[in-house]
Amino acid sequence: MNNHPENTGHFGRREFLAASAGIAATLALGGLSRGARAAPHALPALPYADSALAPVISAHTLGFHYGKHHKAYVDNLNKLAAGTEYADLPLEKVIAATAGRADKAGLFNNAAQTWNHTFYWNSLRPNGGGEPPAALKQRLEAAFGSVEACKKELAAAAMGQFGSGWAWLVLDGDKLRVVKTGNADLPLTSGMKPLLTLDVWEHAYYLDYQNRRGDYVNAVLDKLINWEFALQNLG
Ligand code: MN3
Repeated sequence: MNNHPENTGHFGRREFLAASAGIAATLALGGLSRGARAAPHALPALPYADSALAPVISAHTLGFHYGKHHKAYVDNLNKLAAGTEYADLPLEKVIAATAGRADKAGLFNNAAQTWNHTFYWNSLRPNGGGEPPAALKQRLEAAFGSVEACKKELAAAAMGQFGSGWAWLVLDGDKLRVVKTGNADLPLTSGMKPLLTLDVWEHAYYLDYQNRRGDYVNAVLDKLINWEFALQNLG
């Protein structure tokens, strides 16, 4: 963990809380947050039917990814937190308190993957892709030159992530950027505010695309990416 250049593991707690407060507010707006309730953490409902993203992501993939992988992260998080000082903390605080701690890697990984997957489901939508809302489009053009250039950068980050991980559009200070993280790592722990993410673990695409990660990434960016969610997160 913490093996990518964006994440030093020495993030400021204040920055983390500032970044995560915005996300908590966003998820709450979408009716997805558990709010400040502590463990046991719940597996949030998918925001669409498990066949709704087909044919880009099949019901078969989504069924396993959500029903097995995401559920396992939530179950393991609850098991590892039970009876510890983390048992009464909301998810974002568990992540903040365990990030960068080798002795808490299991708890961090499961807490972060619980958060990452909820954020990923909301980064996608049926009939997504296309033209971003005007307010976001302006920001993307200012930061990357064009929406297409932003998508290219996201695809390059997704393809360039060696092994498992995530590609992200983030707000870093007042700048929009694309970053990638390995395994369970997430931009929150570097004080950046996530706007969108792409899961590039093999379990996200292997049943549908086998080793063709690029085909999965480009299809998601063209047909499923939820620009409206990014704009909500931008605030
Ligand atoms: Mn996954």
